[in-house]
Order: sequence, then C-alpha cells, then structure tokens
Amino acid sequence: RLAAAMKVFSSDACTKHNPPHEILSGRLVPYLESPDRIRKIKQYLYGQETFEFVPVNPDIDVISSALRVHTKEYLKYLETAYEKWTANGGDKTAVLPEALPHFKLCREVHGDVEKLPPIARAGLYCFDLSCPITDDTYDSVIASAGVALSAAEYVVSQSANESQLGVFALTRPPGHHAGSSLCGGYCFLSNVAIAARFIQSISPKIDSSPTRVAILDIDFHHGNGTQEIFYEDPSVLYVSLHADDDYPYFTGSRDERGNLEGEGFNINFPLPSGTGPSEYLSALSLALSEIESHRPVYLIVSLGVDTYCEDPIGTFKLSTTTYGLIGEAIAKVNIPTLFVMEGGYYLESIGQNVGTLLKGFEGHS
Ligand code: OKS
Ligand code: ZN
Repeated sequence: RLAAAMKVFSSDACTKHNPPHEILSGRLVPYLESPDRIRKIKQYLYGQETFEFVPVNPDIDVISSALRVHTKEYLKYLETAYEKWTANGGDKTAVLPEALPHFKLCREVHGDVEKLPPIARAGLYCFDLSCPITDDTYDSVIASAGVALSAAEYVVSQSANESQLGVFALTRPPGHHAGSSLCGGYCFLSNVAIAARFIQSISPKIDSSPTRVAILDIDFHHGNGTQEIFYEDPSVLYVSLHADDDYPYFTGSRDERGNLEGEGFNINFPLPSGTGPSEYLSALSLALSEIESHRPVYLIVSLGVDTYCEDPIGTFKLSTTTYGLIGEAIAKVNIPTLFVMEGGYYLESIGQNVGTLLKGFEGHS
C-alpha cells in the first residue's frame, strides 16, 4: 500500500463541552469524558507523519443531517435546554434531571411536554445522569456531528477514486449511546448514525435500495443508541463487541437481533469481563465475517479504546499492540472505512492506542 497520509477531521469546538463532575460507582468524581481526551489523541497524531489534519466542511448542514436520525423535538431541546434551565433558576453549571420517566413510574408522558418545567423536561431525554448540558454543550455536540459528517463526505468522494484509505473523525462528545431522542453515557447525538444516513443520502445508488452500510462498534460498551436507531433497518448492519456485564447494563445481549425487516441485521458479541487480546481478536474475526456477508459498500467503525488494560472503567485487557492487529484485521475487509471516535479514558495511552489502530489499518504499523 502507498504511504499516503490518513485524513483526520477535527474541530476545536469539540473541546468546549466540559462538565465538572459525574457520579461513577456512587462517587462524585471529575467528569471522565474530558476535553483532554481529544487533546491527547491530537497530540499523538500530530507527531506522526502518517496523519493529516483537516478542518470540517462548513457547507454541510449538520442540523438537517441530524434530523435524519433524531427527532425535531429532541434537537430543539438540546439547543434550548440550558437557557430555559437557567432562566428558571436552575444552577448555572448544567442541566441535570431529578426524575426519569421509568417504565414502572408511568406508561407514558401525558400532555404537552413543552409546558413541563425545565427540570422535569430534562428527564424525558436522558436514560442516566452522565449527560449534563452546560452552556457549551450544544456547540460541541453539533461540532462533533459536523466532524463525522465531513469525514463521511470525504470517504464517499475518495471511494469514487478507488483508493482504499481510511478516514478518521475525531469526534467529541461521543455518540453510540445516544438514541433518536435520548442522551446518556456521555453521548448526545449519534455521530455514527448521522454519518451513515448522510452516506446513504450522497452515495450513488446501484438500484432504488439504500446503500448498504455496516457499523462495527469496538468500544468497550454496548452502543445501545446505534442499535436502537437501526433496529428495524436491513440497510445498516450493526455489529458490536462489548462487555456482557457492564454499562449500559440492560442492552447488548446476543438475542437482540433486530426487528421486522431489520431482523438479523443487529449482531451483538457480548464478551466476559477480563477478555484479553486472543479472545478479543477471535471474536473480532467472527464479527468481521458477519460484516463481509452483508457486502457493505461502506464500513463505519465506532472506535473506542476503553478496551485497554489500564482503562479506568473498562475491564478488558487489550495492549497497545492489540490495537495494531485490530486495525490490520479491519483493513482486510477492504472497503472504504470511516473511523469515528467513541470512548477511552486512560489519557496516558489514548493517543498511542488510537494511532496504533489507525496505522495498523493503513499498514504502517
Ligand atoms: C456514569 C458513567 C458510566 C460510564 C459510561 C460509559 C461511557 C462510554 N456516570 N461508552 O462507550 O465509554
Ligand atoms: Zn465506552
């Protein structure tokens, strides 16, 4: 393969969102999903000749693209929540709900949700308390989706030139826990789903059916949001490798296989806590054969490195070397690939782990 530089799309606005704290295992701790995560990744990639940083395409309409995946009501909520919250006497730090409409509390939410006080309304759109909305959150969330969209556009234009380079979207906040009208697990908008729908909207169609896309989710956690969004859609295959006994706890089992037309197009590989390199690579190879059978035109990788042995919240035992092998294995599928950043919290190695995977994909490792 030619040693051309891999394009890395990023935006400074992705570092703005910076909530002070969260509750982890019952303890109030500094917010783990910090802006330093992408600063560290950038720092590492800058030092390598094999990456070229590219700004977002300002002409892409992020809102219209997000509306292919998320409800209008939810997007408006994200845009206006902080302002309404502070105007109503809420703490200037961030919007955070006190009660969530749990299915044992109420079967449905009655009446006009716009009339609910901001503190009640916040509960409608969260499944946990990991998504505080600060004054800066909306800008970062839109910038993050913009990064994924710009990178997606590049993948499609590049694939017309028959080159096989991968592209990396350095997104933050991450996206794979975000549903069509739900935030949680540090995720607000589904960057990967927005990119997938955008790819389908701009890529040349072979017949009238939508372009086949596969999403491979290698973050330590199950991408419940991505799963929800494509659960009934056979055109987008979702395949996830994740811990079977960890966050978000209530999704990600093997028997979640999709619904209606989408049945069989959602494939979960739950793995035990303590999973090491060889077990992980075996599962990955099964996941990749499922992807090959789908014959996707594009592959999107939800790239999390919280599978690393030192990760503060992950329990897998992958090494930096493993990431190079993961990248190589993904490259063998041999289709245009968009990598989109998800989790990973061990700051000392986050850059090297991401960089090693991408270099493994490019064959430079
Ligand atoms: C509790 C947060 C629990 C962990 C969220 C997991 C985020 C992640 N406040 N998803 O891929 O890395
Ligand atoms: Zn994760």
